Amino acid sequence: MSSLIYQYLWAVTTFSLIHCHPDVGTGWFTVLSPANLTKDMCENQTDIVFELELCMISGDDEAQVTKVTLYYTDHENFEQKTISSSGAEVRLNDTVVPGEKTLIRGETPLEGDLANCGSYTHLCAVVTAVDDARFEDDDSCIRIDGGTESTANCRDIALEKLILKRPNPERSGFEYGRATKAVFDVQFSIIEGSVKPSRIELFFSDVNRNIESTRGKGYDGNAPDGKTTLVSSGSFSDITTSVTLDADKCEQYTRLCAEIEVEDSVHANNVVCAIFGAGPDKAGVKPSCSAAKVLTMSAMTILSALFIGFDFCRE
Ligand SMILES: [Ca+2]
Repeated sequence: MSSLIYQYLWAVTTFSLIHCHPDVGTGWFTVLSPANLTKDMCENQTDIVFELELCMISGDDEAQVTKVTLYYTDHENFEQKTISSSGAEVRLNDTVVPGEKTLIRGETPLEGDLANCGSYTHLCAVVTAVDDARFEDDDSCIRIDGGTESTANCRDIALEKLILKRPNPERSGFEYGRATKAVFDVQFSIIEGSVKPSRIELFFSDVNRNIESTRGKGYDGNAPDGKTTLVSSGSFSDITTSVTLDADKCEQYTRLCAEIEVEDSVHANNVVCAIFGAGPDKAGVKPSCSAAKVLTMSAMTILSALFIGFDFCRE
């Protein structure tokens, strides 16, 4: 019985640790010096100048990172290596914040390892963060036979263009005070890794997004979940939802925006907007924001027509 209680407590503690602690991960790893990576660089001590992106893979709290360690290895995933050199540490005192990338720049001499140099295929950078939830995403590696692009664990999607299809933005656009069905596409680029969006929301806003309408929620089901295939760019097509130019804030809206709900490392590029106006990249002509104005305009139009008609009849 005591064994069962122990197993239960162990499971609960493990679950809590995994779900409470932030998970820091590594993004692109770039070697600035030496300029060219060569297979024989591990024969002698080499001064290495590098940059490493860090991000929050998951978690809402910021995290402290204490060091980055460079190693020569025989695999592009540090945890799958069968051999590695002794590490060269660069001490850090940096913070990683959810939704933003942190760029680390470091310089360190890395000892040569003549005996095993022939086995090494990669130079890996491994980050150490306080109370990090997972170590599998803490390394980025680059080939030492002329490689230029590293592995990366951070994920980042950027929305680039909102294309409204219905209502037709080349004509009247949305109606004032009435829920209007909208059909739209969103073009995107994958900046890093792969993403799995859960939702795309549509809303009206002002230029700084301080004022927003109620959000319509949509999703096309064809989003790249990219588990095995990296999609660099594409489009979410024919997303359908409905939005209302509400009376309270109608005057302040200047644009129609779409935001993707996704766990990725840069949140600032998860929104794209189209300003009001007539044209293929616009949100349609903005209607009058007052029912009274609409009535007044209509009444004036009718009166004008009658007056013109009366004048015409007298001639
Ligand atoms: Ca981690």
